[in-house]
Amino acid sequence: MSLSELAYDRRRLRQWLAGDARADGVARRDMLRLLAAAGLTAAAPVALGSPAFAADGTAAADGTAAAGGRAAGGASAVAVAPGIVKPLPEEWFTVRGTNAETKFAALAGTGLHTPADRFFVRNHTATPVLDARAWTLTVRGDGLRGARPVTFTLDDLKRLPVTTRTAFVECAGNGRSLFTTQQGQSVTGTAWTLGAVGTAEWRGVRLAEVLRRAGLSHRAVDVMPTGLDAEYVTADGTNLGHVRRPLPLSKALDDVLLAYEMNGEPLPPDHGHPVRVLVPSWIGIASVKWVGDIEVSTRPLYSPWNTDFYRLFGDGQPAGGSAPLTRQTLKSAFELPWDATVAAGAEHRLTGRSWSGAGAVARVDVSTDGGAHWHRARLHDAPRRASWVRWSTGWRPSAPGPYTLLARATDTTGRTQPDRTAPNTQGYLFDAVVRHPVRAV
Ligand SMILES: Nc1nc2c(c(=O)[nH]1)N[C@H]1C(S)=C(S)[C@@H](COP(=O)(O)O)O[C@H]1N2
Ligand SMILES: [Mo]
Repeated sequence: MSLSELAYDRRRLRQWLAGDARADGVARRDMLRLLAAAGLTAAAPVALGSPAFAADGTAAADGTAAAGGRAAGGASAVAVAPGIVKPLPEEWFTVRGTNAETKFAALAGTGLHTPADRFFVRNHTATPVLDARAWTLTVRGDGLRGARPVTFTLDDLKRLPVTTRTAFVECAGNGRSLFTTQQGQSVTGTAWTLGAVGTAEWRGVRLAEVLRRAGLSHRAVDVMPTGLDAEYVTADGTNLGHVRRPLPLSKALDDVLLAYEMNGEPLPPDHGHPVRVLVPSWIGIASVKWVGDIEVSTRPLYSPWNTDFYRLFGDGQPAGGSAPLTRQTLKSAFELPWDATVAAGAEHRLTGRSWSGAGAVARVDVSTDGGAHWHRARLHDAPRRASWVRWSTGWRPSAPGPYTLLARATDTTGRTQPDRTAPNTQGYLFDAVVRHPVRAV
């Protein structure tokens, strides 16, 4: 029996909670996550009964865990990540601790928008299954004109003007493992390859509209959304509280959404049901899922997610770290497995995607010979800010043997992917051209 089947088997869960069963060797800690994921605990906004639970070494924040993944559930074709609700078929996902990385090859043919069932999941703890009818958003703080918090239900939000945006969500640590495999550097955090990114059509209300209705003061400078998922405890046992990260008001009033739909459907549990923040072009942590509370402040706000994490630390960085990270960088990926085999002497169509947090992707160049020669790929989408472009190019590997494929994007700010990314200890914002090995046979 897999962990997820077990989680949905209420009778056995009750026995296990009563101490009658060991639940097939599932650790209680894992079970608590599954309970949260399956929505089997009390209907409180935070689904877990306990205020917090410990994360194991692979489940830490982007900046704290040792690189490495863990797939529970044995050799079945559907992997289980503790705390992720949706199925994670092995042809689509690589499970890394509490997270699931999308395999880029699984995006071939999917269109501009990533289907929700293939979209990567980055969970600090576990997906809480929240009741949309009971959900409320509280907006509070000294950055509001009135002294009292203002509360919105989902219906309240849906009555406000609707905005739809196509935008990627990408983890700041996406590509992190390339610091090690391509540049020989050791960094901490989830060892993503390139699949901690997805693009969706998000629909909701502008955060600006909600702040205005809540009575935004002209003295406000920062807003801090907080998630309703369980408090996050680091591998060394420090409770950092609920996932929360401040946003400057300038960004909050610009293009940020409180999204309740993804690709035309209500947000799925793993992606923030019923409402998430969507911060276009910025690192994923800004897009707080399961938002329940937004503080509006007349002073700058801080949380571990803009002080200890999501800054650049290390040699060549300012003492105490860089400023908090905001926009994503520039990347490209082929829709091919690593070490893919292709037929020698045959005509192939190589496909991939490129995206930038700074502007639209203006051009993509591809090399099939390790970077000796380059040619321009054909773009299949009109370049758009905060989105990615699909591209393709033909290739005929003349002889059997190993080949190295490279794709190099240039965005509308004129920036081109470099050959190397200056390292930082937590492995954020990898943007170097990736050397993708394939073999012609
Ligand atoms: N409440 C909450 N929001 C969160 C997180 C989280 O663990 N809890 N993870 C963040 C991180 S680090 C990323 S990269 C994105 C991932 O969004 P996704 O899981 O929908 O792909 O959500 C962000 N929002
Ligand atoms: Mo992230």
